[in-house]
Amino acid sequence: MNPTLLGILLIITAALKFSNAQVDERPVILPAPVRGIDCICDYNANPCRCKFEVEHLLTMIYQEGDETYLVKPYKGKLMANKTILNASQAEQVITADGDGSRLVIGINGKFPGPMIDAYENQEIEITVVNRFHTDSVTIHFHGLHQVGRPSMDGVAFVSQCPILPGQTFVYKIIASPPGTSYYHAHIGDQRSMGLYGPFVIRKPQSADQFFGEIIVTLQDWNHDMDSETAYQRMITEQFNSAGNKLPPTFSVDNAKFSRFAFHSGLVNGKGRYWSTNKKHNNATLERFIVRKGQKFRYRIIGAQTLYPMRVFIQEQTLSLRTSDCYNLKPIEVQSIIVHPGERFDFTFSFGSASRKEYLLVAETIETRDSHNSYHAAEAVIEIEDFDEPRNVNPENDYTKTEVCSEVAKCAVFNCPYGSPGTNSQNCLNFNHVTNTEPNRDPSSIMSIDEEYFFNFAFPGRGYTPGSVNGREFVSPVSPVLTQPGSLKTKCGEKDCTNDICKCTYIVDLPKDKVIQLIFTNLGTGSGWSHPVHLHGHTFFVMKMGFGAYDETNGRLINDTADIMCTDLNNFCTDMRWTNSSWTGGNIPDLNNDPPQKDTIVVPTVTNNPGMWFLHCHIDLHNTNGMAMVISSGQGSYPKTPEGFPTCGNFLNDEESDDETSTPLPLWSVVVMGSLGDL
Ligand SMILES: [Cu+2]
Repeated sequence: MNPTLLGILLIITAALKFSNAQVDERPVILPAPVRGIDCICDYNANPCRCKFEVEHLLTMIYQEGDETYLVKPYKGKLMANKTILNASQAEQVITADGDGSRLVIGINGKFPGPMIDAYENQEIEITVVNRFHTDSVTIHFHGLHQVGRPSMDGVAFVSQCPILPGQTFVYKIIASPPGTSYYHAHIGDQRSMGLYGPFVIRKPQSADQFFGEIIVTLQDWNHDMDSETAYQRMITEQFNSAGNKLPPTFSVDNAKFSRFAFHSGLVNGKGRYWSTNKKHNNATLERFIVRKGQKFRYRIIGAQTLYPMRVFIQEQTLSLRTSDCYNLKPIEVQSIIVHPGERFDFTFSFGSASRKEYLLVAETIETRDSHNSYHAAEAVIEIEDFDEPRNVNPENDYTKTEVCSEVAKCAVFNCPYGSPGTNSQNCLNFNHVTNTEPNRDPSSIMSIDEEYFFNFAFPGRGYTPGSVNGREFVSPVSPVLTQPGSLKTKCGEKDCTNDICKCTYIVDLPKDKVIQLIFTNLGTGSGWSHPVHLHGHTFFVMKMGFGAYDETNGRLINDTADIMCTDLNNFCTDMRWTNSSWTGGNIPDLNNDPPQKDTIVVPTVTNNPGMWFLHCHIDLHNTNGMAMVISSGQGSYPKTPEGFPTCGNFLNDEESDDETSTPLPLWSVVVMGSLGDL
């Protein structure tokens, strides 16, 4: 083990000791947590115990006594039985976008799920009770690394068996690292129906406590589809009511968004449905009440199913502070693009205001001319001490965005492309920010031990399947972490060199090494961008590479010339640096103080033995096979808790038990047909 790495491990171990400092002051949190429903950990509780009852619920239903009423939106309020509901009645209604009564997933009666609010290094026991009638469930704590506890990572068939209807599973986790995280389902596409919630971890003594705090979870909402329908339409096609295929929409670089039609954007489960560019359904929006000069930390959580969203407050400038729990040297920006899985904190206060209500807006990054309605999540920020009556239904003519000009360009942080295609904006990305984490040690990863290329793309006949290095992920039938002997579908060493194949892609990485991962989106099947999330680890973003763009309209002209695909079909199952002198970490223009992330492009350190999922965080791409498993430090996985559930096939064949049965076929060869507009 090299000495620098040992240093890192010692720091982690020391940090696991729970401090006894007597501080338990939370800032004002908006929306206010509901004690008993949310999981608000008392500072002295160790462990902090919470219960999550997961169930299906319906939107736009109000019950009083024995009566049940269908609720309708009315001018920003809710109406049932021809009566406007008062605030406490309205609180009982799950609205989503107010369009009809639709099936969602709630926890403890709440949609999206309750908040978990804990202190750094506190142990938390979360008892998950599956109250579904037929579906199974697991919960992944996104942003937490489960150091030494890989079996608590919540990924179905990677780290645990699914929790079946009626069953209970207790997660015992350590609250680390401090910052903005969230939890979500990790089986199928349940996140798209609302199975997620914020997870905030506080440092016991931190300047944060003097801020107010605003929690913003973002979701892209389709009010017609449950998660299984969404998946089927993703792999087949979507049709509109006239029977025509719904065409893809595009971001400015010409990257596609397809097969999950956007109806509405939700902030904390609330939004309004814009059926056209001009008309919405007057549904209720989330409302945050602030005062002039009062500084808030906004915690933005990307819980979307598919669409990246650009977040801004009308006409304001934001101070970006963190990404994925890690401090950045603050920069002033006008908007931040949040991809599914990412979290960003910014601080902001209204120094002056010219009206009572401003909107916080999260527009999808689709160009407005690639679809026919307004694609945005909206929430209201009300300035309490601005002397005007409250407007419960503020309008948005969507011309009030950020204030930009050719002279004073707006900074857009985290563009997934190299050019905004307009003279009034300027794209910034992770090459433009530096890390200010106190314990960071960039020198520890400047010399790398091993290097891997992983290409995330759709190299099939058409828009599917999703794959990593040409391998469509086949979910095992038993968790690979805890029942490795049951795995029959593992990808072979050389199986997939020149054809796409279907198997369980597992890459073994040695323990305690510095690994450089190069994530790409190249070759046949590129054209959609993919937020890549790695479980159990963080990575330093050493460099983001872009292709060549037309500066006038932002379109991608050519892929990066830095990497060559060397396989026959251009699936990019096999890649290398174009300039061979870059091999082994010798890449020019690396960030000297690289920001730390858990969702993106990377070198990382294998210091957390276990089986860890690595996947596209677009729900539907992930379930369609754009995923793999990193086996980190095989042979030194921590012990699984006593009595951990097992599961698997029952073949009812006395001649062959599960261990010796004939392996299932590992791959299917795809015949290349017309590639359409791939
Ligand atoms: Cu993807």
